[in-house]
This record gives sequence, C-alpha cells and structure tokens, in this order.
Amino acid sequence: MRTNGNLTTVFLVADGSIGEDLLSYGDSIFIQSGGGIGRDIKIYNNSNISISDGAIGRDFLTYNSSRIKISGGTIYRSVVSSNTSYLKIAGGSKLRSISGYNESQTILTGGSTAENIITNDYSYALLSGGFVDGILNPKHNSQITVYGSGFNYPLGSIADVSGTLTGTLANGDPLNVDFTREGNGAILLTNPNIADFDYDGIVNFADFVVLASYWQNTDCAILNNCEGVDFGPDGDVDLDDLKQFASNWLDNITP
Ligand SMILES: [Ca+2]
Ligand SMILES: [Ca+2]
Ligand SMILES: [Ca+2]
Repeated sequence: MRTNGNLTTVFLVADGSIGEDLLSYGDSIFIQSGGGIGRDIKIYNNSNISISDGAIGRDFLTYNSSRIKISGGTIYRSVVSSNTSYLKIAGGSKLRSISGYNESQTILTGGSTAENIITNDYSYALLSGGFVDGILNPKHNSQITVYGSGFNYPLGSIADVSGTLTGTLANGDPLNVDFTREGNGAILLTNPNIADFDYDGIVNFADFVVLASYWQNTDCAILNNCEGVDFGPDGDVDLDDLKQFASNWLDNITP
C-alpha cells in the first residue's frame, strides 16, 4: 500500500491486516492502535506517528523529520529513524534493534528491545526505562545517555570502550547491559531530575500535567509519593511541591 505526492494523508490502522509494505511519501499522520502490517512501514516525509498496539511484521523506518511515539504493539524486526526524527518509545516490543542516524533523537522510557540500541552520525538516545537484551552501541560522533542511578561506573562519560553496565534506570527498571563504543561514540551516565516525572530528560508541560493530576491530594503516603510529585515527601501535593517543581522548570539534559 502506497501514497504518493505531497498530500497530507491520515492512516488509521485499528484492525485487520495489510499483507505488504505500507509506504508514505507525503506528510502523514499515522495512527496504529491494532491490526497488522505484514511487512515494513516506511515513512519518507515529515510525519506524526503513534503506535499503541498491533503488529508490524518487519521493520519500521522513517527517513525524514518525523515525530514518532510507540507505546505498545510488537515490531518484529528493527526500528530505524533518520534525519532529525524524534522517536519516543514508552512501551511495546521490538524483536530486533533500535537505530538512529543523522541527528535523530530517541527517548526510551519503557518497552523491550531484544537486540541493540545503536546511534550514529550525531544522533542521540536517552535510556531511562525498559529492557534492553542486546548491547548499547554508540558509533561515529553519537551519544547514548543512560538516565538513572546506582551505576557500576562513575557519573559522566564512560572511558572504557566496552564492558557491562549495571544500575537502576530512572523509572525503576533494573539495568544490566553490555556496551561497545566505536568512533567517538559516547555513553554518558546521568542522575534523573526529580521533577522529570515521565523520565524523558526534560522538565516541561508533560511533567506539570502529572503534578496537576495530584494537586491537593493528601494520600501520597499510600500512593508511592504520588509518582514522586510529593517531593518532601510530607504526604500531600501543595504549594511546597509546586515551588520545588518550578525551580526545576525546563531543566534539560538532552543536547
Ligand atoms: Ca519530562
Ligand atoms: Ca508535599
Ligand atoms: Ca505540604
């Protein structure tokens, strides 16, 4: 299935199956909440993509400045993003690797990846949650930031070219992964900002939404400190917490 030209195309895939590739050449909006794409999804222009469920039988590839959010579903092979794409992965399974090229940004806050996390050519990845069964492999002037605590290496850039990294990711997931750095590829270890409630490396409106959802709650002692919004913690979410949140506003560890 294929679209041509510069038309804005909206794809909604909720059920059923497409037995071939899905190719989009315009500026698309692609939302998959179920169903199956039998082979690859290839997005060639500046698209907005959301995948919350369903299956992609082979690879998911973007070639331009797309924004992609993956929160569920299964991708049976790899995710590849290029050319200043912004990819946020909060859930779902990838049965092979995740690769970024040409200044793309990848934010991994959840889900599972059965093979490697690879960055190339000034691309950047942040790992703050989820499960990686392969290796962290930054290549050629790229960086993987690991966002968490309790690492077996000091905070900052890892000097070793290869090894095993252990610790706890920002969302609480355990980390135990091998790494190999190639051609100036860097791995940077950073502690989480306490006001970054969704662990994406920046304190912004998405985090404020989490704070607002607990505003004036007084049950934080039995609610896991209200997802960390009760900073003290003193059991409630009130002006003290808002002040603390505001003092971290727009702190950003991403390049
Ligand atoms: Ca955030
Ligand atoms: Ca409080
Ligand atoms: Ca208080």
